[in-house]
Amino acid sequence: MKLFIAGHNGMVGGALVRRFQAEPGVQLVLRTRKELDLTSQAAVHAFLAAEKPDVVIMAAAKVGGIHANNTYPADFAYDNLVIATNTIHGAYAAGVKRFLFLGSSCIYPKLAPQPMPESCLLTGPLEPTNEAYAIAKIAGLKLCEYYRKQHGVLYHSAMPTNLYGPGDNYHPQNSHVLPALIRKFHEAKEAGRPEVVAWGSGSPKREFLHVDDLADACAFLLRLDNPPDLLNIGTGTDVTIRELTELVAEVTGFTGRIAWDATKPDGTPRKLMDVSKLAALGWKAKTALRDGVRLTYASYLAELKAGSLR
Ligand code: GFB
Repeated sequence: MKLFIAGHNGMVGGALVRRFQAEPGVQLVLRTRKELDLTSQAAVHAFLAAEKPDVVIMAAAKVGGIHANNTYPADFAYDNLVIATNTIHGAYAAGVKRFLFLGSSCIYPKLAPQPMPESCLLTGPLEPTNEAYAIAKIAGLKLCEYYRKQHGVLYHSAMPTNLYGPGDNYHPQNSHVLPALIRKFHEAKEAGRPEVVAWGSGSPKREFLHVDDLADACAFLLRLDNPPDLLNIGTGTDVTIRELTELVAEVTGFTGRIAWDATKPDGTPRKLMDVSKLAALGWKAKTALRDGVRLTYASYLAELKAGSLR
């Protein structure tokens, strides 16, 4: 199987490379951002026509945490829409038989029933802080569904919950909560600072999936002959942001105070995936949050030492 992983230098793409490198019979096709600009329709179509992969996994995206999503909605909508249309149509035109599109749990309505089943898609207004990203991801997953319906190609989607793991983005403002907290607590401990400021009220709940578990779920999905158009991928359990901060403080060894900056947004109150469909098919996540945070802190320290932090 010739497999093109779009976005292999990102956190998700990196985990997919680790997972599929170990899979017998898989030939990986990889291109850096410099080698292939996924926002260029001509470049993407020419590349796919020349390479003719059997399978594409779409792990390239413009991603970020609540602040970045809220501040740069035009970039989040445009980049993600254009990457999705270029790769999905380009794959179809090149005769690619199978396409796995990855999105995010923010595609579901802000006040969706909890846990959120796949069937609650497009049943209510989106969370405003990430509406732009969600609209682009909904367009991508719907495109896959339409190409499958109209052209009979096996294009399907998986929506992971909030992800974390090695190779994450640790930008102080633009990152997601888990890498942001790892960095804040580590730097405060190193500098001997008595206080770390976390955002919002601490009361929202989030579900966190280790990215290696996501990669394993993708390998599982690609083995299904007739996967559903859309499948949630998560752990099925969530924690409050306050509980998460306490866990990250403990793992990083920070013993000072935690203050809350109420001027920062909370975002959606809760977004727990209903993972019953995936469980019924036979897959479940393996990494417990505490173990995953320990592993991620270790990789943060290694990346920091190597000067490769993003
Ligand atoms: O991970 P996060 O940035 O994004 O924030 P979302 C999750 C929660 O953690 C929010 C709080 O309630 C934040 O206010 N939080 C506390 C912090 N301290 C911090 C901090 O230092 N940094 C950050 N970033 N948050 C994103 C979406 O939503 O999740 C994306 O914007 C995508 O579109 C992604 O869906 C998975 O979970 O709210």
